[in-house]
Amino acid sequence: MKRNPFIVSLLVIFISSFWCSSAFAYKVKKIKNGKIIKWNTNTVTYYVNTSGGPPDSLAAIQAAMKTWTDVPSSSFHFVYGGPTTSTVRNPDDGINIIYFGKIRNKARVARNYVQWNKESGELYDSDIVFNTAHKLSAADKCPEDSYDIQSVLTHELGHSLTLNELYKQTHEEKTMYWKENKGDTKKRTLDQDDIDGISYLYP
Ligand SMILES: [Ca+2]
Ligand SMILES: [Zn+2]
Repeated sequence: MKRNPFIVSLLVIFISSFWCSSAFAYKVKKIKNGKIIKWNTNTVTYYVNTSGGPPDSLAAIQAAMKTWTDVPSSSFHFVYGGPTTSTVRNPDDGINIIYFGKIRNKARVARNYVQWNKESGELYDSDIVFNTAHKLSAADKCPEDSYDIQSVLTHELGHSLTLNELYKQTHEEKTMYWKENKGDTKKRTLDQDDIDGISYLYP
């Protein structure tokens, strides 16, 4: 039987589009006009206030920055700018800070307040707060009753990039999976989909 080339090519398109949608398990943030929300630079600096955090917080924070910076297929760099005494986020000062404090939604372990231009999608400010209502740890081995700062921050820095949450349970192993678990350190390392995400946004 002679194959219909039209049917064959339709089949190829169908299979490849299915393959692509399942291969890209990362989500990027877009504004209404379809433009991707992202930094207009490949180097983003954070100032850190470790006051209120557990011992060795700074090392854990820097390790999380390094994880994204070290991705070979992306030119993006997170830079530690030095200490700050600020404990108040200012969404419009263009100064990115990481600090420890309270979040109105007590269930949240951390929150990243990301600001972008509503027309261009250009991201210009990101302030990240760790919720001191929870037990937080910066120890190498995270205790079962605490949240691991390095894991939580690696995830929050993913939002800075701006990768979105992944909700499917099959994405549980990925850094951008939405849920934080106590004692869990697996978000310290990136999954291939997280790597694909940063490489797509900042090649
Ligand atoms: Ca700010
Ligand atoms: Zn998240």
